[in-house]
Amino acid sequence: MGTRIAIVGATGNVGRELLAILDERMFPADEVHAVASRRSLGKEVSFGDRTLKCQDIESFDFSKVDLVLMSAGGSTAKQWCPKIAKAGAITIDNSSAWRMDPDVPLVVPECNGDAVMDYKKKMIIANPNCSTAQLVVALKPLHDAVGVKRVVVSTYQSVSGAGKDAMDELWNQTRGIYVNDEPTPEIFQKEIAFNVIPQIDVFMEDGFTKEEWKMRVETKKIVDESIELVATCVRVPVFVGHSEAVSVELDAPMSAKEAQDLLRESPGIMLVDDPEEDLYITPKECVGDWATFISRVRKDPTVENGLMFWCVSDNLRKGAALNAVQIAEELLNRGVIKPKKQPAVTD
Ligand code: A2P
Ligand code: 11C
Repeated sequence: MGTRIAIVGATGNVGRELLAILDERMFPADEVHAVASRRSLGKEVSFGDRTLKCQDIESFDFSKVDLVLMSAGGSTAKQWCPKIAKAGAITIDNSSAWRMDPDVPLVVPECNGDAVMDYKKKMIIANPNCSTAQLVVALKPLHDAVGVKRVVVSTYQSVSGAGKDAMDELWNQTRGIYVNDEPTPEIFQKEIAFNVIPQIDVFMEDGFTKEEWKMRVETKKIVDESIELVATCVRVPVFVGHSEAVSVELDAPMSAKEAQDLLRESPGIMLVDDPEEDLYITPKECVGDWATFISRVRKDPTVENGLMFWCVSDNLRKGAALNAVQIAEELLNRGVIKPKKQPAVTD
């Protein structure tokens, strides 16, 4: 029997991308089930040229599957991952619920693919926050080459990171401005249409937001505990695609040309960097793509061994669904889950 998969949160932004990417990458599963809350029972979601009917998480039998790809929020993950483990399946969870648990690996395959084998401790593997995923893909080759000492990053994060209702809020507010009927903010703290909001997630005691904290602690867990990082995370009125302006202090000198050459050859990265020809990537251009795009690599003349760059990726893909499917592929490559059962050949 090959792998049987359940997608939990199949009606959401990331759930729908999970189904699309499993199909695009021809993931060799024997069965794929769509699961969401009771509200979505019977609702249809696309899986390639097929349609799946959503099942209710409360009545779904998780002992029928080997692998669960979950993107249904932190409280659902807290409640359900242990139950799914008891039923015998591994969960790759996209929420923040398990990421910092020492017995749960936090994996970005380009950085620490071997860590998937730590799934054994709790039968859970965590997917990082979207703004962390694209950043560590860029930091890892620099760290391996010369060491990354400190990172200062400002993000420009799209509304899809906050879910499908947040995308509706941007759409309705934008439309409302033209017809003089502006809905009041519900998902975001302030109006997001034609605005930017310097708050993602809640504020913590030290003045940083939880999103900013996540970028720091997740980068340490995935790449190296020694890396110091401070972030300012900002929501912008973009539907899909997170952008980041990154300043890095390295342990040893590296020219912009050396960094470009290194990043161009590194896994998961597309270097698009020729400002004189307007060659740099914006979030609109990264939507639907697999890559972490790096542009505008340059020396920071104000600090020793300083380097700066612009980093853009589809937050629903590398930031969530694609990374989860890559983790599933790591499990497949190590024989933890099995490829599709081939029909017997008869002649
Ligand atoms: P549903 O559509 O039935 O509410 P997004 O992050 O884009 O808003 O999507 C969240 C996803 O998580 C949706 O598929 C949603 O399903 C699902 N979800 C939310 N709460 C639960 C829950 N308690 N049990 C199962 N799925 C849930
Ligand atoms: C956002 N990065 O853009 C958040 C979404 O911890 O998985 C993902 C939150 C998380 O709003």
